[in-house]
Amino acid sequence: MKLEELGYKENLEKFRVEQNLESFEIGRIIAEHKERYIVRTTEGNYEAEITGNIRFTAKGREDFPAVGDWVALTTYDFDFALIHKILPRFSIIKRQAVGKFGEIQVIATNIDFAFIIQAIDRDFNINRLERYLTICNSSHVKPIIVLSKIDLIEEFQINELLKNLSIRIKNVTIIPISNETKAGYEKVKMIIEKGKTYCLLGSSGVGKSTLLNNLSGNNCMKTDKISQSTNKGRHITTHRELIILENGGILIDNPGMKEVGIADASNGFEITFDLLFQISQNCKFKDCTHTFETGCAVIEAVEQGEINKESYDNYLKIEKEKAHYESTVLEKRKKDKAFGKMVKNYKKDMRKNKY
Ligand SMILES: Nc1nc2c(ncn2[C@@H]2O[C@H](COP(=O)(O)OP(=O)(O)OP(=O)(O)O)[C@@H](O)[C@H]2O)c(=O)[nH]1
Ligand SMILES: [Mg+2]
Ligand SMILES: [Zn+2]
Repeated sequence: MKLEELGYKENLEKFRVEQNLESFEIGRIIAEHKERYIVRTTEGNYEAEITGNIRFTAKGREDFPAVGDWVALTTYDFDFALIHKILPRFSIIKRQAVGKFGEIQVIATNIDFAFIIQAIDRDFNINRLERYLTICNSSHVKPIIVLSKIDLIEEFQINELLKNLSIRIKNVTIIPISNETKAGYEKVKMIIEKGKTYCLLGSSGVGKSTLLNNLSGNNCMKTDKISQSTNKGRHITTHRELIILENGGILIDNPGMKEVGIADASNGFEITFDLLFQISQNCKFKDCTHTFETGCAVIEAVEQGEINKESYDNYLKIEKEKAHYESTVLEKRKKDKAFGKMVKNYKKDMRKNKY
């Protein structure tokens, strides 16, 4: 297999030459199991670990390899390798780590498109869709919404859902599908291009792995019947994995997500809530929070029905969370800096006293 077939791009080769990495092999991380990685190179798959240097210089989760990464590695034996460097990423999908406020979790890197999958049953939730969109928009990943399990409802109900969606979500391709009847599959296949990488995002049980298996024509990923009421929280897919389709498209399956915490939404937020941001240009105060101010163009637009009320409420909720996240990160950085200083002084003392 050629590197191009794994999604390798010209600028990566340029970087490799510039950085004198020519003595290393290049591969792409296709799976991760607790700091052990499976890397695919032109020669095959290797089980890999990172060098101590990567581990000790890492400032956070982002400095560790993730599925989708291109890495420079040295191979040993026929199946073991050591990862020396992570090549620059052109995109990175991340969210707030569940239960660890202020920390991030990297979902995948070097992604061109994300399929945001929601089932039309009780999983369907436009607020959550706006969260996924915000993550994609701030990651330079093009989002595509896939509504799955449409075999469970009537056509007029599908149209109703699409109509409700179109009020709040604009300029995003939406594809209703059924993994049972394969309705909508042609549209999905048309989007998947050779050498491009696609990430499957969504809650547990929406049919991500079923879609991937059907598209690839074999059962790479385990899928299962889950009883929504008794087995809540049980995930079928437990790790991320990259798979190459026959048509050359590269797909990354993910375990289902329960929470979609926004980690860094800088301009992704503005793209997702585009209308609101445009209207906010007319607010009287530059630092308007659009909650109580007189002369707030946003509040007025909500009252006039120009901005959807639920969308506005969701905006405020995410904005609050984002502000809280950012201040936590700032706080954490300050502490890390103080800790770094302490370690540095300690090392200095060690050298001085030659312990
Ligand atoms: N009726 C119907 N059932 C579906 C559809 N897609 C998936 N299912 C069923 O939903 C269940 C879960 O499917 P999976 O593909 O394992 O879901 P997943 O999104 O990969 O779940 P996690 O790996 O836990 O994140 C299986 O029993 C599937 O057969 C669909 O379009 N229609
Ligand atoms: Mg799965
Ligand atoms: Zn305002």
